[in-house]
Amino acid sequence: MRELRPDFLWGGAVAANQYEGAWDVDGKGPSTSDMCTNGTHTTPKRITREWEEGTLYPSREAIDFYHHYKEDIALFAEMGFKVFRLSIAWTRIFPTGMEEEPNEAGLAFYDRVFDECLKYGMEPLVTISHYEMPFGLTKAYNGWAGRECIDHFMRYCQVIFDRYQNKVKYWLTFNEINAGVQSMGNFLSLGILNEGTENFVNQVDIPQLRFQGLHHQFVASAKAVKLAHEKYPQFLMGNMICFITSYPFTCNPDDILEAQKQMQMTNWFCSDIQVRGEYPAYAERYFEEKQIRIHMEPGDEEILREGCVDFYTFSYYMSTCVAKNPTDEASVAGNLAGGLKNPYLKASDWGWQIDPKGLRYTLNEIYNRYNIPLMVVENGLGAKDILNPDKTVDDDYRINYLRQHIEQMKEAVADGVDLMGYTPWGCIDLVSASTGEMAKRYGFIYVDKYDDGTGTLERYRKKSFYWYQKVIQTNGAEL
Ligand code: BGP
Repeated sequence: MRELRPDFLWGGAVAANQYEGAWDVDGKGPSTSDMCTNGTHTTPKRITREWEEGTLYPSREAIDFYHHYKEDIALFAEMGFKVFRLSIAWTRIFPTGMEEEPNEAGLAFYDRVFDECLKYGMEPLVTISHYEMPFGLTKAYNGWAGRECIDHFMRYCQVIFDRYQNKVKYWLTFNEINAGVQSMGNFLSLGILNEGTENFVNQVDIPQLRFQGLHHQFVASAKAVKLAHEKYPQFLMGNMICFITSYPFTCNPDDILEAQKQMQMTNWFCSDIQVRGEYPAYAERYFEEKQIRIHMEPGDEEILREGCVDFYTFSYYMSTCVAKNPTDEASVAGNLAGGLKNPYLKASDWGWQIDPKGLRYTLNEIYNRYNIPLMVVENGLGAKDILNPDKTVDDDYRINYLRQHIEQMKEAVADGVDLMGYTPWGCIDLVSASTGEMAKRYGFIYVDKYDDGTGTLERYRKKSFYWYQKVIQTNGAEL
């Protein structure tokens, strides 16, 4: 029976806008995430067009990794990380997105970060754009709705590829690119801010614009992959999908078809393009029914074909159920999409349904569709932690969640899936992407920082820290 690779990439994942802070330091420009206020599970984050005096913008300080990177990377190394998934803040390199020349201070910061990782033998895995872009591009073009973003993005890629070619081997183009299939993705992943949008959850949505924006991201992603393949053959280029496995609620064929439809457009659509190099057949009917017309420039189809990724990565937190007529069933929350309650599963405090076996199922489904190496680059439990008086945190619930998911990953590998690695989300506590809260913690490392912006920013090892250290030491044998 197959086992985890001996060089399995154990590590953790974060995103610049959720942990770096230092939002205006050393020439950094405002990004889309810097314009979001904090929210809660029940009160949506607001998106402001101008900076409001006295309002809390959680990304702006976050956990201040910018000034704590040495300490934090040393802690990751202590756990034994082989890989560290992080993103580059585009606005550190090009403050408005439109400059001709990059900001040297921003480039130098990531040199320091990568050098620190490499010092410990930890491979950086870099997301080029993780849920943020220069707010300047939102103002100039309404984000990715404007085709101009492709060129600005390519200038950014060219600069970072060139600069870090000897330090970074693993790259992901867009985090959870399929966020753009949902209306929440407008501002979150496409930087589109339509007139009338005030909060993060109920955004004014123009599907035509959103899917055109997504097309621009597909072209940009393929161009970046193509550039890497031509100029930097040592790079491995990946995509990144938010995978929310959708089960039919019953065995009624209507529910089966409904679930298939949801799986296609929510989970498969973007990666079918990024892995196979062309729009899938089922999208045609979807676009026709929604009266969406994708405008393609000459050469776009060729670029998509030439820019197929080398490996497939995804986030996995939960699964959901789908019915044709979801009248009576209680609905549940979720990261990009909610759905119906699965009576066999329990949910987290934030309502995300916990489904470790769904991860095995999903790994099999993806691998058998694409046959390229996979990596789980996000997974984890957002929970309220209690810091004990002696500065420890007994997060057995988190250990259980992760243990069960790793068990299922191992099953999937035994099933034949080629799995490269695992980077649980928020390896150090950070700002929640959906709510802006600090209270929703994922980390192995507790950060003394709270929803109201207070806190000493001290770091403390949780119980899960020592547990994960052992998991890595034994290559997943001891869970
Ligand atoms: C994914 C995002 C991350 C992250 C995670 C957890 O969708 O890629 O950025 O934050 O979900 O979500 P949340 O922070 O909302 O709990």
